[in-house]
Amino acid sequence: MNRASAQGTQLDTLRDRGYVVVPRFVRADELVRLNQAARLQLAARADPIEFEADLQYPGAPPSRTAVGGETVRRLLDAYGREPIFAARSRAPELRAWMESYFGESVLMSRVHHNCLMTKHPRYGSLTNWHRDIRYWSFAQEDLVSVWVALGAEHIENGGLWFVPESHRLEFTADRFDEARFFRADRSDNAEVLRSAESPRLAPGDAVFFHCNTLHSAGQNHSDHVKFSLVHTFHGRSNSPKPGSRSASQAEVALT
Ligand SMILES: O=C(O)CCC(=O)C(=O)O
Repeated sequence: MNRASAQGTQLDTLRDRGYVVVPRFVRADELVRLNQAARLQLAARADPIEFEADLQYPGAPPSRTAVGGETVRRLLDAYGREPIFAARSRAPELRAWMESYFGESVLMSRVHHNCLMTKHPRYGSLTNWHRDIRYWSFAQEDLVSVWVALGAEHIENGGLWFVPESHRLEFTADRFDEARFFRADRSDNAEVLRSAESPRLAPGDAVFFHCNTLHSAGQNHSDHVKFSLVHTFHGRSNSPKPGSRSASQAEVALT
């Protein structure tokens, strides 16, 4: 299959299923440089950083002063902190992919995601079921994130889980808790979650997912930190709501 028809199939899969894995999205030489930069960035611990203790998701240390309390969850503003991360978010093949999906030119938000996600053994938390739209305020609920696995990702080291086709389901507000996590304790929600799947990602694979796709991730039971680079895009005709957090930082136009 040539590149154009492979991309067409991937776009159809994203539209139908709410997520799609694109194998070997990042070339091996770039992946080596991304991994080197990721490890240097984690060692340097330069701001802005989100700590596991800040969010208090299940498994996180109770405070920054507790044992494991300095465990990093996200190295924020990947775009601003490291040129190779910025270059990855503006890569021509990624731009082409997103433009084909949205049917117009695209922008990248710097407000949420735009980060290097780290998931640490022992103190890394699990993330309960949610839709990423909880992070955003946009005119249309139509944003797509791309999650690049810098190493292997699977159930044992806290890989992502997705509910296929959940981006098209309509739920009343009471199906979610006050933090907008999908309530797994409800029998109707549990039925939805029965079809969840966790794709294994090889280093350099990318998973594209819609902002309304239900997803979650477990804890890291391996001995190694898991690194993933995550950015979110939307079409030019879709705008952050004025005054919202989504509108609080200038976006990056992919040109
Ligand atoms: O790696 C994780 O714990 C999941 C992260 C996630 O789903 C998110 O940031 O929206």
